[in-house]
Amino acid sequence: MLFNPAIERLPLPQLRALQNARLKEQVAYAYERVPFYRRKFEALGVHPATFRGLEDLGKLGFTKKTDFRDNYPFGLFAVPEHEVARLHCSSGTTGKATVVGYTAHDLAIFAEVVARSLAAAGCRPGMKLQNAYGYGLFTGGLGVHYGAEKLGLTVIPVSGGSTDRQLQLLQDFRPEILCATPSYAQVLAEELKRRGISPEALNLKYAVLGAEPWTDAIRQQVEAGLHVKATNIYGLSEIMGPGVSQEDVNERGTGSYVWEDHFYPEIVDQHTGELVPEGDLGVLVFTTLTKKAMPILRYWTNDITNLTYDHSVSRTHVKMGPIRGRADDMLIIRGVNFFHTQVEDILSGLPQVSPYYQVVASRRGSLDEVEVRVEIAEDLMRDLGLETVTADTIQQHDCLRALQGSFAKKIKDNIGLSMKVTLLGFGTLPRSEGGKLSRVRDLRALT
Ligand code: ADP
Ligand code: K
Repeated sequence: MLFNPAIERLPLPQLRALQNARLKEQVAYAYERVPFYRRKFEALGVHPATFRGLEDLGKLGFTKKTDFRDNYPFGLFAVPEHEVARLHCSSGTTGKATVVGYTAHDLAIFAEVVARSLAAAGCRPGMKLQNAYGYGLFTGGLGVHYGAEKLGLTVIPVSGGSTDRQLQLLQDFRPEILCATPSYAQVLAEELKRRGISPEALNLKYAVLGAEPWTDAIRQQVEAGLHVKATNIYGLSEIMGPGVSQEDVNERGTGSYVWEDHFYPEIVDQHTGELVPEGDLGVLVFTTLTKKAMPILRYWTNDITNLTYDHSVSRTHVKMGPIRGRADDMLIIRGVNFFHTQVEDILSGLPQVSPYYQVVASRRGSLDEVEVRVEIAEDLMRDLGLETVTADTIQQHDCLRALQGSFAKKIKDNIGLSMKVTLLGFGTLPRSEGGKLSRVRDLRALT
């Protein structure tokens, strides 16, 4: 189902014309109202009177996370404070939280893009949605909430965490839809299994997962464990919140539609800042086209992905691939660029291990070392009669030693780096408590 077919199927020439007109307006608006942008444009020799639209976009430079911090809390706002209807903060995964504001008009658009996203995910008016995104300053909870209401869903605003209550509500209220971080959906799937509750006892059909990078390995686990079709929702507070892009439930694995009539995406080279050829990986950059409280021009998201047009599908808007990681959490190990999701891709092919893992980078002398810590699958633990796992346990079981060896070899063959593989007992690595889970520990600055 398309929530707004006229826009979602707008032919590309018309979409470009719309973006072009909106961009010119947004640039003039930012120049008039935000001193930060006026100064920046003056330094760059840009003036709204001569700015030609999309073809001149590259002249605007970039807006970075540090610009939010330097203008903390309200310096980037384009409206007087009394016109700001709501404030949110980014979750501050990297450093001090950034503050964002919305007018009533911005909030209406926020709800519209989330409604589009949920419709693309399979949700239909009349269904119930259990919203396990955190409510509060984080954009996830309220963002999904109002979009779901706009689509005509019944919202169960449970927020993140409280796994007992989540499972109770899934059984008692029988929602068709779960919204959560992928790592928390994993926890719910695992808890269900542990308690011997069959996913058929629930009424779930769809899971809408986002806020952190995830891969097909997690999709498979969540889809099997909760009996759902799981799609990706992406967003960031600096631009809006969740619902900047969304995967269609019938096109899973082919990328997430960016709602381009409001958020103009570019992919640039991480080092040069130049546009990369279509389909190539680089840093995702967004320009808001309709924001009133806080217009943001060419925001450097630090997220690494690519953009592709797929002309055979249900919408004209561009698709972005999965986020491979952040430019700043990309590990460079002995000169090799590496994302932890590459390890996850390999794990998905190994039934003997659980989908939980941790990548630990450290330094011995001047040499980078990487340890991949992964849990032995619950079923295999049971088959081997193991309660706990130590280094000795591995030595005593040929099959575990072989597993460790084959995993290390796969990593070496696929990623080109030798890593130490450590097998741990099932359940020993941290689980999500409702929010984001960090799977990388970079200790190199400390060692
Ligand atoms: P923070 O930058 O502090 O995490 P936000 O709460 O605004 O602040 O989170 C936005 C970021 O979360 C994005 O830039 C991206 O790194 C990550 N993110 C959000 N949705 C997804 C998703 N579906 N897949 C991968 N990463 C995501
Ligand atoms: K996030």
